[in-house]
Amino acid sequence: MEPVDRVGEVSTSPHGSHRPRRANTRRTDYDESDVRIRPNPRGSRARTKIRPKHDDAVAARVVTVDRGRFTTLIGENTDDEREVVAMRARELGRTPIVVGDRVGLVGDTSGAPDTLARLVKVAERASVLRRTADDTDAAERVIVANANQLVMVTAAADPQPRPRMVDRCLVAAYDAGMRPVMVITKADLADPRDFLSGFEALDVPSVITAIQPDGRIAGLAELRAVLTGADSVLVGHSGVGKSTLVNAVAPHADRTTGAVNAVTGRGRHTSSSAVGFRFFDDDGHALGWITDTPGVRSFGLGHVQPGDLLEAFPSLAPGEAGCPRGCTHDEKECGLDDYVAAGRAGDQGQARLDSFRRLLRARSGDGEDADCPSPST
Ligand SMILES: Nc1nc2c(ncn2[C@@H]2O[C@H](COP(=O)(O)OP(=O)(O)OP(=O)(O)O)[C@@H](O)[C@H]2O)c(=O)[nH]1
Ligand SMILES: [Mg+2]
Repeated sequence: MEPVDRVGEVSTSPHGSHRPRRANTRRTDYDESDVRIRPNPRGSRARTKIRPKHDDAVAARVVTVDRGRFTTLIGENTDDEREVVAMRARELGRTPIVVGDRVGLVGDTSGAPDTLARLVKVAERASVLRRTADDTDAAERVIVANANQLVMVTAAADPQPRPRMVDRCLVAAYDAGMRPVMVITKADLADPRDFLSGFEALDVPSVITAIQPDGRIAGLAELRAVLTGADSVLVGHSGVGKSTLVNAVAPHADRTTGAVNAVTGRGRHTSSSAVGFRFFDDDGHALGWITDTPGVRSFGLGHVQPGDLLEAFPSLAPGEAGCPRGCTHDEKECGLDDYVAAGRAGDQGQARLDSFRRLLRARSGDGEDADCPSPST
């Protein structure tokens, strides 16, 4: 894979994958492009507001963000691969930069200890996962960029599964154009089949996991299979076992996990920031990315339009032709009812329509999730 070529507007660098490859991850040879040339003070042209384009920026991927420092990966899966810490260039202003962002770096991109590159570009995002604004934080925040698979992690017990949270995650996934996957953890504590049956009509792939008496995780092979080839982000309430799964899939991740409070059954918000990890097969070949996130309550869904959500239901979507203008798809005149009644959406039509409407309603109101732990990001 040549990630440099996939990075939207971020340009290929002379130090990127076209260089002769070296096993050494530290760069020792420098050239002019490493030097920031200031405008000639004696030049006749006045300084303009036009910034240099940074055509020499090196493409990188943000793996975590900590107090204004961006840990990035350059030359992913090449011999030139290295982790580089960078700081945002002032010219970027307050543009949010998050885990999964593809960025361009200039300056010292050697990745040598105590060096700091300058992050000068953020490529357009293929997807965005947002956290809702809530009582503790008025701003909506981007959690992760560019993931293509949203893995909703729910515990069969401890904490109690909340169908409404899954509904809301599904809406967020469909809206962001991400493939949703359900993972039910802690099947050693309770039988998750009842809970899962509520989602049958949606055809969302699901994996059930459990910690076995020997400490290993049952269902890990199935989980790795759905993660392979994808850029996944794990979401779910605190304490459901997200970091436990990340450690199982990517043992080098070494994420801290925390016991659930025995009295309240809630997690303790052990993970406080999102971090992306690659995972590998036994031969060391990269299989995909998995991003661990802090426990969240829910996602901002206010912006999701009924028509956009309908697009995620291809068997129902053509029925929209029979709807009045501006149909909410949850009203008497909605054309989807006739469409389904005529059998045009197949045997599963009614069940799908019911699920679709349940998701529509999940966009608003708190009801069931009102007593959930609040987000810690
Ligand atoms: N019995 C049982 N316990 C599990 C299972 N998976 C995780 N746990 C336990 O659940 C607790 C919480 O796990 P974490 O992985 O820290 O949960 P998290 O979702 O990362 O939580 P936050 O970082 O707070 O969002 C830990 O004590 C885990 O050992 C499971 O399948 N079965
Ligand atoms: Mg965690």
